[in-house]
Amino acid sequence: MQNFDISFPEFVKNEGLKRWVKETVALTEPARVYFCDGSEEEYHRLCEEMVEAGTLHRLNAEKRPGSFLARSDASDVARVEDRTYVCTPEKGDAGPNNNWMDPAEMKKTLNPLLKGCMRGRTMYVIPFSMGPIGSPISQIGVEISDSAYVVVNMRIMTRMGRRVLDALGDRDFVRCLHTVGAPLEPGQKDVAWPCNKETKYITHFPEEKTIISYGSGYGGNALLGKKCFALRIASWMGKQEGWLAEHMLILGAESPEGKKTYVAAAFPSACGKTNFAMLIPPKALNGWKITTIGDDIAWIKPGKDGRLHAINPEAGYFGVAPGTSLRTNENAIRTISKNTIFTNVALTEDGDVWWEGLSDTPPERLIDWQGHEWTPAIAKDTGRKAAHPNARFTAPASQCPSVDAQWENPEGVPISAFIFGGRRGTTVPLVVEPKGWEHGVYWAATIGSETTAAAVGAVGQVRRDPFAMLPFCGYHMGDYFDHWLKIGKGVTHPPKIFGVNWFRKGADGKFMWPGYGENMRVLEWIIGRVNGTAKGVDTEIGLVPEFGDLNWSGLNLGEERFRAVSKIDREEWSQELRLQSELIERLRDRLPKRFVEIHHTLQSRFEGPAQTSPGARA
Ligand code: O2Y
Ligand code: MN
Repeated sequence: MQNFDISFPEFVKNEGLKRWVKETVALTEPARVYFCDGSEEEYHRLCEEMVEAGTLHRLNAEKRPGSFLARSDASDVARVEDRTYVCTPEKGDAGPNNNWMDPAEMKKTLNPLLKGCMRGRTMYVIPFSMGPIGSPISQIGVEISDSAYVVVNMRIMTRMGRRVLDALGDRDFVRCLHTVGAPLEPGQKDVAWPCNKETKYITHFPEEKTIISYGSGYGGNALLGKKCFALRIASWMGKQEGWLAEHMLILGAESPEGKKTYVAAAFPSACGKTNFAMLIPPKALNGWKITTIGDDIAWIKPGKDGRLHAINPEAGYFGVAPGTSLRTNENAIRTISKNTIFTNVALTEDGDVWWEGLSDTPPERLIDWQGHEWTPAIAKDTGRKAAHPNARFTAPASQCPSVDAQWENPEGVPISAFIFGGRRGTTVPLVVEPKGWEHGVYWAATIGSETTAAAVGAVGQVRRDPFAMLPFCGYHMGDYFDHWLKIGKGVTHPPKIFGVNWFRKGADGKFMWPGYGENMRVLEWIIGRVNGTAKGVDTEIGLVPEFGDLNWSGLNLGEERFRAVSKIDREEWSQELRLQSELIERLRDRLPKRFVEIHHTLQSRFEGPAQTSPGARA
């Protein structure tokens, strides 16, 4: 037990916080306690300390001012879904979509691990606001962590520091306890990336609004404002209080006539949400402009005007680096030109960063994400990547050239459309508008997607990922679907719902749709549907555009390819609906009855004669 008096700075007045800090010090036994004020001076000081400790490498100040590279332990590179738990008193409330343990049992497991876990380390107290400070949609949390890397990332990703405690006053807050689970014995030298290679727990106690994360220093496992709070705990809070916490980007689309429409879109992890949020439309589309509110998470509340209003609870981007380039996302590349923390990318000889996809030709010599020499020849021989596939950048949203003027509006922005997509090589057409709110919610609930490197586990298998929330919904998915049905019915102007798939492949195994900026053509059609100007044709699964309903200026895709990318194949859909039955069965105990009805309706449509009738235009 470390013996010291905690001296609380004058800005720490909240009695609940003081009590929790004292209890946590007694349990975790840190060498010292530091209360983060969120100042720039503090940020630079901590970065400098981490440079000295070998955790951060300062990048070339001329090429990448104010930026750093961190290399994680090779065992600590992604979210760990099999170690992630939702601990509700009733197992049924967590649902089959979550790992569950009784809260008391989980604490019995965690307490021996937490006892003395911060020995030899500094305990940082990090007050943060998810959402603009003072917004009626925002929420406040405090993270206690023994990682300075977490502090500096949280300063980019959230509004952080003393101003948050000023806004909090005496109110309660979400408790987020994080430890890398690697105490230091007296005299023991620290490693560059401390973590616990054997034991990891990412645990959520929704009824206590508490998160305890043990053993990992990486991303969503450690920056607890993000997936743990802003999605798992917040989705549970939203269910209680009548709002939504979603795995969605939010963008504004300004038409050539200057009309702004806001849409929110959900795609499973690493399916291009950041690229879509920062899309640059092709010039031939006559002056459409996209602005960015957020790239990963949306908090959405019914407004007095009968519409749903959304904020981005985050203040930065924790985006996937590999694949990001001037061609795929120029706005992201410009956002990360300075003041950025890179994790697990490669280092160039002149002190800059590189990753697969940044340029067509790799540099001749690099230091890879694990600190080893890397050359294209070594890569050819060994298959080793220069950057880890889940390598990330942490950058302030304010640096994004496309950031929307309203991105910090405390009232949020009104949402006109929800878009749901997955990564599907077959079956799912380029775009569809399911008929009405209930069919739209069913569509979102049954999204399937091929898995990526964003989470530990097999890559490339189709898994059902309802609303792209499977790893993030803090309660039973069946209750979540019901909540969505109710939210839509509770507002006079619910957004329209659409499904998209940018990833359909041809017989040659290549993507048929060019994606990236060209997705604007689909978005233009969606906005046309919202405004009642775009046409389409009815099919068994909803309304889809015909070739002539999309704007093709500047792109010679060809009608045949459009038909292929939009095809609704009866065989594939019969099979798809059979696969959807598995989800229905898994959630049956709490599935809204309406879902089973819609499922049967769709099945019967594919059993009867084809419904696609080019004459039936809407
Ligand atoms: O948190 C991580 O370690 C990687 S996963 C991630 C990071 C940023 C945004 N989204 C995700 C995700 O898995 O959806
Ligand atoms: Mn995400």
